[in-house]
Amino acid sequence: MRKTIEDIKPKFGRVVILGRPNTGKSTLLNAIMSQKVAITSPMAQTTRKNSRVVFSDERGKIIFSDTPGIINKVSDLVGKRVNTEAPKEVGRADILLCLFDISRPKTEEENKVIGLVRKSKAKKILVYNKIDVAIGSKDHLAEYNYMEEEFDKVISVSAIKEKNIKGLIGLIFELIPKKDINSIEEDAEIIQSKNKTVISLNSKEYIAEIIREKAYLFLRKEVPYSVNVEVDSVVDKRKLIVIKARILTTADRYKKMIIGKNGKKIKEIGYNARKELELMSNRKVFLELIVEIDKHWAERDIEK
Ligand SMILES: Nc1nc2c(ncn2[C@@H]2O[C@H](COP(=O)(O)OP(=O)(O)OP(=O)(O)O)[C@@H](O)[C@H]2O)c(=O)[nH]1
Ligand SMILES: [Mg+2]
Repeated sequence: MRKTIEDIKPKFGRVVILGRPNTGKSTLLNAIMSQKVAITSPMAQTTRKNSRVVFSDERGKIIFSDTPGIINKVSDLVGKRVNTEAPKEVGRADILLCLFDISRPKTEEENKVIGLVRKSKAKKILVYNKIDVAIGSKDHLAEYNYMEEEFDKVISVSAIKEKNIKGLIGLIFELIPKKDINSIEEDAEIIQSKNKTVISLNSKEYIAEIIREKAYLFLRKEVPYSVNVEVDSVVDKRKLIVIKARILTTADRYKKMIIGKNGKKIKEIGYNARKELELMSNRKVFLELIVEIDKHWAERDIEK
């Protein structure tokens, strides 16, 4: 059979990843993109803002949005702001990827996510994640699978082990429409970088995210929520990139914990952030990292 123009036309669509915190949304996006585009951690609401990247191959282009996990009850300022992010993104989706962590029991938080999914007219894919740890008697599949009939497709993956990711991308291409590629222009805020990945965060924001991820990794439970990172300058000095950044926190006791005994913690955070930035940029990096008390960073964050 001869191919028509419609057959040749590449597919184009927007996919929004939804799920409660910690289900592995950002890990899944990194697996799809085969590189780190979003930070991850076991802490809830590691992702604080929606971010978009473009996946592209011979089949077409997909704009993926990673969203922060929706929390059921929030009392703090940051949590409240973060909770408004995912609902804002749902309206622009051609497809919703709804992620469930089947290694954990279902809670009220999943119901919030499902509520959001139900309101949308987009196509829907249910993704069971963490099948590497949740197998057989250890999974909570039975608590989730009654929802399957509300979805167009269902798939099980392991984002961290990159299992079934190609299968998932295949399902997405089956569902996305053949739109005019020119409509991608409305996403012009997305910046094209050298290595084909397209990230909506500018580099200062991205560097701040990497530092925040390392802070989450090395700090005790309650501290990360008090933390924000601001990058003041990134100077390219040919042989090395000099970055000046500040970790902001809300109280002196947190500041002490972030610095650690003899500066051990802040050194660990800085060392690991620097190593990762060097790997990513293939350059030497000098990272000047200080800790400051700033009780009002959360309020400023909300105004943005
Ligand atoms: N075992 C296992 N762990 C995973 C998998 N995917 C993600 N994780 C882990 O789950 C934790 C949360 O992952 P994230 O990708 O940060 O989760 P998220 O859904 O983006 O979370 P928020 O940004 O807080 O909403 C991290 O410790 C990941 O390493 C998986 O497939 N298997
Ligand atoms: Mg995330």
